[in-house]
Amino acid sequence: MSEIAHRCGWVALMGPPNAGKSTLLNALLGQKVTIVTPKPQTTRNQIVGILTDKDAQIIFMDTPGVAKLRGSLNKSMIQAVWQSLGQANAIMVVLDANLYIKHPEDLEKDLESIREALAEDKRPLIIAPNKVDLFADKSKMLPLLTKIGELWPNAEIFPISAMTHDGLEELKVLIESKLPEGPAIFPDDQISTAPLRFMAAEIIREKLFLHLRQEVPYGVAVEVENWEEDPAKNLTIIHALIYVARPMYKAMIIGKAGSMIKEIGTEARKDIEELTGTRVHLELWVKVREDWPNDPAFINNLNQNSQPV
Ligand SMILES: Nc1nc2c(ncn2[C@@H]2O[C@H](COP(=O)(O)OP(=O)(O)OP(=O)(O)O)[C@@H](O)[C@H]2O)c(=O)[nH]1
Ligand SMILES: [Mg+2]
Repeated sequence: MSEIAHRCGWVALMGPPNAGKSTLLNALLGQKVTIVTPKPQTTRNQIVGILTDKDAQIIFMDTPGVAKLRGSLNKSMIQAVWQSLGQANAIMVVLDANLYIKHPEDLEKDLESIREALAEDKRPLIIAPNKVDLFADKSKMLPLLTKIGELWPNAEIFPISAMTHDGLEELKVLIESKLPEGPAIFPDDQISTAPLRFMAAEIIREKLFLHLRQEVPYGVAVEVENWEEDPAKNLTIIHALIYVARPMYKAMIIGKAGSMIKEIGTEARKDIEELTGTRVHLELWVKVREDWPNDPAFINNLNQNSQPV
């Protein structure tokens, strides 16, 4: 009787901003490890999500969307992408199929830097045109699939909907088949390597992204300053700092008579309670840190928070 070999490996989730990389990761894990918003450039760090099956462990690396933008923050985001690519045993490129059906001329340009980086790469490559739920007539996708096939002759192309989970079970089997043989690296109950404090800060940032408009979300960063657990009361007390790049953002976040920050705090608290499995007391402070997205030392400091402890 032949036994199925156990497989384990790292998979980089890459692609343009807003493609649905983070949505896909959460959907595959059946749990939220990485934040999702309708705004591009939501993910700012490498976020590890671990999927453990009977015969395989897939270690996904969610990454920031690849775009040509300036400033220290964007530089650090792009570094997270290339670093993840360096670590990967297999690569998954996610793209918004609906967008490129409407604007086929943008596909090559938007994916140029990824294609260049993968030009001589021999690792398994899966390309997942995502958001197929947005069009009923699937034949609309054919020119896009042909174009992707021309640009990446070595890729396996696998259309999905991360939102409706269409194709995800089959995608998981396909990814597992691409991994090297080997034992699991992480315990089977571990879902991420990100510290809880970082995940809580991310949840707060998600709520800020959802409530703020225009350029404001891009001038916002969150850091958990203090985290205390009171097991007797089943309570976690969290103090978090919201850094803003311009003084005017502070008033926007606080809102009329504090209404905005109260709403953001309530929404974030509920999600953090789910994360910790405790009641949460969340205190938020807004602090002006002039032009922080162009301050490499500040960003470097923030990035440390995402690292496993
Ligand atoms: N209709 C539809 N929307 C989707 C799907 N997947 C993701 N979205 C939406 O697309 C938007 C962006 O999703 P994210 O998962 O944050 O995308 P991302 O690629 O991680 O984006 P960045 O982190 O900014 O690079 C959100 O509004 C999602 O709800 C899908 O399969 N169908
Ligand atoms: Mg993301």
